[in-house]
Amino acid sequence: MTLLPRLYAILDSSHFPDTEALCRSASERVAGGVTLLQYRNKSGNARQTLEQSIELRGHLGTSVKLIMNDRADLCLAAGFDGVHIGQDDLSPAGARAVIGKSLWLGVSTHNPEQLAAADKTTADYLAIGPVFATASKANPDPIIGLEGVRQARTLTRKPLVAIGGITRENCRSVIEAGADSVAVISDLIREPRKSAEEFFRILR
Ligand code: 3NM
Repeated sequence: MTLLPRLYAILDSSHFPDTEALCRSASERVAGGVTLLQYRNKSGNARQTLEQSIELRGHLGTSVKLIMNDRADLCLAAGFDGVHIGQDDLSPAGARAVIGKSLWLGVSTHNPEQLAAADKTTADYLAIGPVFATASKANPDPIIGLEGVRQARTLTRKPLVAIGGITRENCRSVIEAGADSVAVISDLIREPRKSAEEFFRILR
């Protein structure tokens, strides 16, 4: 069974002017204790995404588990440790066929039906959200709240990641509702190292 750290940091390329700034923020997160980092690029084409992810992998070395958002093919090409897929990407079985048995597969879900379906797949962990309001995702699904996290916990024994609007202020309540880990974009951007350290302190 996959053991997730309490904080799952997401590095969204849209927040950085260039690859150097992205890599710097990634390093600061790692210095703050981050061991699981997702690279998310919703605006670049496949070529740009692969180039940036290869730079990121080279910059960080193997000090951190790197997860590619959406694209199983780019996960392999960039030498990442896993892929995280949404409901409109390859199916879990399809992504697994691409990445093989040992790399990590994460699946995003947004309601009990999707969660129950993803629970039957070979996913290593499941994500549920948005827990709270978020500005980081275009067209987010309806907010599930802490009650949605509690319900999700009853539906799977796989490691459960909560996402959407999670901050240092509210993260403890999310873990108490049954999540194993919180995935965060916004509340790591301004002071990555300090913020990561605070998440780990709060969720110890
Ligand atoms: N997925 P922030 S919510 C990428 O509901 C993403 O699956 C979501 O960013 C989902 O921490 C979300 O800034 C955005 O709210 C998370």
